Formats: sequence, C-alpha cells, structure tokens
Amino acid sequence: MNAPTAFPASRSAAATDIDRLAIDTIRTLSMDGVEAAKSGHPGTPMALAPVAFTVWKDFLRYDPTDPLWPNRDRFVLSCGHASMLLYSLIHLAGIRRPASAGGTAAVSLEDIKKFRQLDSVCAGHPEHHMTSGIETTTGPLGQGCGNSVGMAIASRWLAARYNQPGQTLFDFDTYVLCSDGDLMEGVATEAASLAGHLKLANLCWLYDDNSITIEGETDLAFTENVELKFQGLGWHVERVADANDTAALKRALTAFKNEQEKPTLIIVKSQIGFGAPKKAGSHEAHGAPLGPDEIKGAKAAYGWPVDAQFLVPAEVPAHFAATLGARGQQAHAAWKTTLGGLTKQHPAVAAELANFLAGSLPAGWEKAIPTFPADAKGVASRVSSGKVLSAISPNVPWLIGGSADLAPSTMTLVAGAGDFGPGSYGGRNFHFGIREHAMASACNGMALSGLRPFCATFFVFLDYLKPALRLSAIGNLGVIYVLTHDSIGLGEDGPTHQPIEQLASARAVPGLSVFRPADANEVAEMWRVVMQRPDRPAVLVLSRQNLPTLDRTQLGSASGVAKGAYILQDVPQGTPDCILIGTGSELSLCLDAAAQLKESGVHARVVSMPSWDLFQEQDAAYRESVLPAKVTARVACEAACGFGWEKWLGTRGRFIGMTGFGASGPAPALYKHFGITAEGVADAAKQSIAAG
Ligand SMILES: Cc1ncc(C[n+]2csc(CCOP(=O)(O)OP(=O)(O)O)c2C)c(N)n1
Repeated sequence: MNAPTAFPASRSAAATDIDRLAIDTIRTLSMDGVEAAKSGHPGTPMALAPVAFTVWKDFLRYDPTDPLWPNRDRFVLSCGHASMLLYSLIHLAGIRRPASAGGTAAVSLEDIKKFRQLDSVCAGHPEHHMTSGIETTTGPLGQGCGNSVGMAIASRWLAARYNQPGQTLFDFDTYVLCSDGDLMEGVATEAASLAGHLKLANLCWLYDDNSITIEGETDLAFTENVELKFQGLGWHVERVADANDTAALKRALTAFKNEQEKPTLIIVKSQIGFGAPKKAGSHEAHGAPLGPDEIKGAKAAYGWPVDAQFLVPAEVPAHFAATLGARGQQAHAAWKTTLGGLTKQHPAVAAELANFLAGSLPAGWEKAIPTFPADAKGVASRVSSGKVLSAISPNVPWLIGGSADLAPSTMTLVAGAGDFGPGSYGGRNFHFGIREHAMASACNGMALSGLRPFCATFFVFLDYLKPALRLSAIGNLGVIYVLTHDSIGLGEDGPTHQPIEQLASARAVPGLSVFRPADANEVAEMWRVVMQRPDRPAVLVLSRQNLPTLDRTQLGSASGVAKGAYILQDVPQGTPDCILIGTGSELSLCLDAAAQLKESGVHARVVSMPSWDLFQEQDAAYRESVLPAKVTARVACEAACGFGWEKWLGTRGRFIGMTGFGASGPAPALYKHFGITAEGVADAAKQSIAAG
C-alpha cells in the first residue's frame, strides 16, 4: 500500500493523520472516477470531502449493513452534480444493499471505475431507486433541500405518533450538503421558510459557500446576505471559515445538535478543486475532468502517490467501520431492543407500526370507501374526493398531507385529524403555505420516509410544482397530487386559472398516473386504485363544479376505473357506428350526445376514460374490447387541449375541446362559447362517420 506519509503544511492541523488519509481518499477517488468517465464534476467533491467526512465519521447515525433502517439519519447531497463525493463515501463506508437485494456492496470499486456508464450504479447524478445509500435523487438544484424538509417533517411526525415515554423509535436528523445553485433556486427558499416556520431543529444544511458557479464567480448573480436571509427565515446560522478545518466543522455540527428550536445552516467557505495547481478556486474545476497534469498536481499537494489511481488504503474503510459503522450498528441494535419493548408494552401501537414499516395497508383499510347514489344534480369531484379522503384517513394513519393555502377549495382538510404545526407534530393536516414547489418537494421527502403524502392546489398550478412531480415519477414515490379546478368549468376566475395544456403535460410524464374522474363513484374507485400503488405518484384532476352522479344500475360499473377506461354505455347489439370517449365533466356530454345520435339512428358507444396510463397498461385484448380497431369513427371530448388524443382517436377521429386559452365567465356560458356541447359532440360523430 502506497499511503502518503506527508501532508502539505497549509493543511489544517485539526484532522488526525487517519482522517486526512480518509479525506484524501474521497478526493482522489472522486477525481479518478470523473477522469475515467471523461465527464463529471471533480471540483466540489475535492472541496467538500472534509465536510462530508466529518458528518459521516462523527455525527451521522447510520448502519452501513442496513441502509433502510427506519431511524437512520439522512444525508442528502442536494448539489447532485457532485455525485462522485457520495459514491466515494458509500464505497468507503461499506454500505451494503438491503438483505432482500443480496446484501452485497452498494458501490464497489469496480462500480466507481464505471462512473456514468450505462447500467452503472454510479449514475451521473445520484439516483435513489438505483443505489443503496442514496437517500434521494438529486441533480435539479434545490430539490434535495426541499426533500430534506419532508424528511425532517417525517421524523417529527413519526416521533409524535409512535414514540412512547422512554421508548424513542424515531428521532433521526437530516443533513444536507448544498451549493450556491441550490440556494439560488426558489424551491430551496420556500423550503427553508417552511422549515423555519415549523421549527425543524432536526434539520441541518451545510452550505458550500465557494463563490463559484458555472459561469464564474457568484458575484455575477448572487450577492445576497445568506446569513441574514436565513436568520430572517428563522434558522440558526453557524459559520466555518475553512472547509478543511474539521475541528471547526465539528463545533458547528455540535451547535446544530444542541439547537432545540430552529433548523441550522452551516455556511462553509471552501475552495472548489482544492489542491489542483491551476484550477483550484476556478469555475474550470466545476464540471469537467481536471486532466492528467492537474490530477497529478493535486495528488502531489495531498502528498498522495501521483500515479496511483483508485487507490484505497486499507486503513480508510477500517476507519469508517470503526467510527460510523460501529456507532450506527450499536444504535440500530438499541433501536431493535426498544422496538421489542414497544411490542410488549404497547402491542396496538407496535402492530400499527409493523404495518407502516412493512409498507402495507392496514387490513380493512378500504371498508369505509363510500358509494354514492345516482343524483342528477350531482357533486363536484373535489367534494366527493374530500369525502373519500376523510373516509380512508382514519384507517391509514400515515396518509397525511395538506394544501398550499387552498384546503377550503381543494377539500383536503380531514376533520378531526389535527394540524401539523410548529412544536405540535402529531397532526395530519399540513399547511404548506403558498409554496407549491416546496410542498411537492417536501412530499417527496415524506414519501422517501415511508409516509403516504398528499398535496393539493389548483390544477393550473401544476406548473408551479412540476419539477418535483417529475422527480416523484423518476423515483417511484407515491405522492398523491390532489389538483382541483380542472378546466374552464371553474368559470369566472378566467384564463389564468383555467388549465388547458396541464392534462397533456401530466400525461406525458412516464411513471405517473393521471386520473380525471367523471363522477363521485369514479372518484371513490380512483382512490381505491391509487392507495394500492404506493410506488407510483398520482395526479387527481378534480372539478370545481358539480358533476351528475351517474346511475350505475343503467350504466357500466365505476370499478372500470381500475382499468383506466371502460364501456359506460353500449349499443343494444352489434358493432357501434362510433365511439364517444369522455373524461371528467365531459363524460355526461358524451352520454347526452349518444342520446341525440340515437334519435338520428346513429348507434354510439360511450367510453369513460379517466386514466390513459392505466388503460395503456391493460392487455391488448381488453383495450380492443373497449376500443375495437374496426370502429374508426370516434370522438373524444375533454375541456382541455387535444394534444395527444390522436393516440386514441386515430386518423378519422374528431376532438371536441379547447384550442386556446379560456375566458372569464360563468361555466355554462364558457362551454357554449367554446363549442364544448353535446350537440358539438354529436355533430363531430356524424363528421367522423362520414369521413370513413
Ligand atoms: C435546476 C437546475 N438548474 C441548472 C442546473 C445546471 N447546473 C448544474 S451545477 C450548476 C451550478 C453550479 O454552481 P454551484 O451550485 O455553486 O455548484 P459548484 O460549482 O460549487 O459545484 C448548474 C447551473 C441544475 N443542475 N439544476
């Protein structure tokens, strides 16, 4: 082993030799990984190695043999471009895959050598679902910060729900490494504001104040006083003048541990590309391999063998095992003993917790889902959704969430469930404030902590939370998005509030379920489906206006929602002349159009299609049974843009919907104005038949 013997005099004397060896191993592994990949971000891992190392060695409570231990501290790398830092840490700490996945090394040295290659567990940016030890998928700046607030919330909620006097099962902390880019993003400020309000003292962000971004120095665009800003947001702020000063880092982290009231921000001055002779301190160290000369120069500065690559001195993993590993395993063992005590002394609590930990729904959870009697006057789908949510809620305690200041409109307040607020963490109704983006990002963090979160706003504000929604889908996180006021049907608020392109944009997201239910019973069935898919995010698109509750004794059963689309009303016999497809509020227009067509001797099948993606998942035979290939005369009706409907309509089909933005006015007037009427559907059906 060619371990270095000398360290540059400029280096802080605070670290012991073995600590320095570990820090420089993180640095050199990260540099070598990026160099081998010929792409990546070496400079920030080189700078932040001492910071991350100090957290992991001295503070993080983490059992590398069980990365899913529920009470582990969370470590989030929000500046995901510095991913090699995390891969180096996971490798050196010896994190294993869960036993269910074989228990082998999560990141081997061979994996690191394949950084950024197809099928590598060391992807360009950290991907939670791919690699053990990664708490959340990061890369879009600011999201890790948002997620961390959800994790800190989860820790507090789980503690309030399950801890008993003398039996602490949940008290995990969340540590975040974040960069200038993270803190410039609005989502991080929204999230920080929420965390400060909620007094999440179990949350610590370590801000890499290196004054460098991609275009150059931060004073090009970022001159705010971060310390003052965070103090104003209700945070405790610490400063560390040199990222290499591990003793100072320890002091700041100890201050975080001692803080009981506020989240903590530790502002750490670092030098990007630390040690690289020419590129240190320059944006050139940010996003490209350093090149052989700079690598050799940096290794020489560390006192490292300049030609060694991927060198891991044996003492380093042993050092991680003796510190992080030993501490984590001991804490984990103690936790298991506590859990055993809970089972004896509080069997009912322990039984509920066992369900939660297993990720399964409690037996009989769906028994209270209501059935709605036929009613021509009907009920808005936001209202029926609220009723279903309230019915399910008592049976699934970890179904928790709230809205961005719109609960009276989104109908997401669960009566009797209590509020989650500063210092009072047992409630299940959340008030996220008017912070849609952070709300969704925090919900991702809550989902990553095992909870089933829902969040709500107007559907048009999907665009305000879209980046987090996309990450729900990438990460298979079952966040439930309750999005109401789903079309021009909301009426007078006008085009700024009337969604047009949001359905198409949500349907375009892979791995996301999108539902637009047509009546109260479809709403109930939608919730039944969604609850059973905890690994799939869902967007529930709900109306402001009343929708008639259809008479299911005369029409197809709403249980067809589980298949995405189903025949609501068929022709008496033989092949239909045409098929009318509707979603949400427009399904009733299709039924009316079918009645009108019948009078002219045209036999139309009416299909309800609340979820394209679920229908697409069905086998070809089922899809053919609903939309037979030979019936090419088709009309779809939806009060939104028609983008994408060709898939179901084919070349002969017609679409009745919106072609531009809406307008302010009463909903019935708007439907007429934009030609979204039963007559319009019937005419389009005749045209489609004639085109054959
Ligand atoms: C939302 C988002 N916008 C843009 C980017 C592209 N990007 C990656 S890193 C970066 C900024 C780098 O500066 P900083 O955050 O200070 O990181 P450092 O250079 O210190 O590593 C940008 C703009 C991104 N990843 N996410």
